[in-house]
Amino acid sequence: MLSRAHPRYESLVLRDKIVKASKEGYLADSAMIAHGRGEAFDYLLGEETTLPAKRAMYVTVALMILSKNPVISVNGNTTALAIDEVIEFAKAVNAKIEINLFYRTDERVDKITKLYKDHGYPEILGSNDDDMAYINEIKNPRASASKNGIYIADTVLVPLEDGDRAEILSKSGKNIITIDLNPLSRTSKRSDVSIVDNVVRALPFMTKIVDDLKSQPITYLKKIIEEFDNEANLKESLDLFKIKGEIK
Ligand code: PTJ
Repeated sequence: MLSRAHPRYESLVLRDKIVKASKEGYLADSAMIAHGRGEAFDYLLGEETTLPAKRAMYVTVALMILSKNPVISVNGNTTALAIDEVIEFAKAVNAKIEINLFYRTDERVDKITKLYKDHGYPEILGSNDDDMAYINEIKNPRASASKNGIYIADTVLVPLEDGDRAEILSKSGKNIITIDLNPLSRTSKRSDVSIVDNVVRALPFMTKIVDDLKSQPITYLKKIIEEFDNEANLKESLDLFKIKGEIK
């Protein structure tokens, strides 16, 4: 039993979720390594949502609202850490959710499909009986996508993603948005909008701002998207690591 009084309580809760999910058999073998890397970056960031992350999230929500077919791609780690937050955000912006695994096995996909159903989201895409196609006609499991989801999407949010997938998607002409605590990752660099934040903070933050942005004129949403410079925003995120990493 974790004690709320522990100074690292929140972080331990996330570790616990990852350990539990690993035991349940739906995480990749390397999921804990990916989580540990994320933890280290988050620690250096002060475990806070930064201004550049918030800016990228406003752009993300604006893009999702204006898109015809927005899709959120989910893997094992995102499901373990934030399944309910993913579902809430998808519902708020009317996006579909698609399972897309780097280390895809039928067993993992079945377990994740069941979890989304158990959490009240039976319409999950990318399951084993879904109709799949290949993005950019690349015959590679990393390029497979649901014909009703990522394949026809105009905007794809890929939280906690690996570089290969982001690269294939970024060449597809879709708007690619990532949530990745590492501003130097291939994923962050290749995406159109990179949110340098923890998925567990970013998803609820975005759900919270949906109503406000939906009430704004379309011209305003287009303006914040047009004015956004991902490279400059990533540089700003990186600078914050240095500042927050100083020993006081
Ligand atoms: O479930 P699968 O088969 O799709 O596999 C998922 C993992 C995450 C194992 C796979 O995609 C992978 O190996 O990813 P990478 O290459 O380790 O990249 C994961 C990225 O997510 C790293 O840049 C981490 O810093 C970052 N990250 C880890 N935890 C979080 C995170 N970013 C945001 N929030 C987190 N909680």
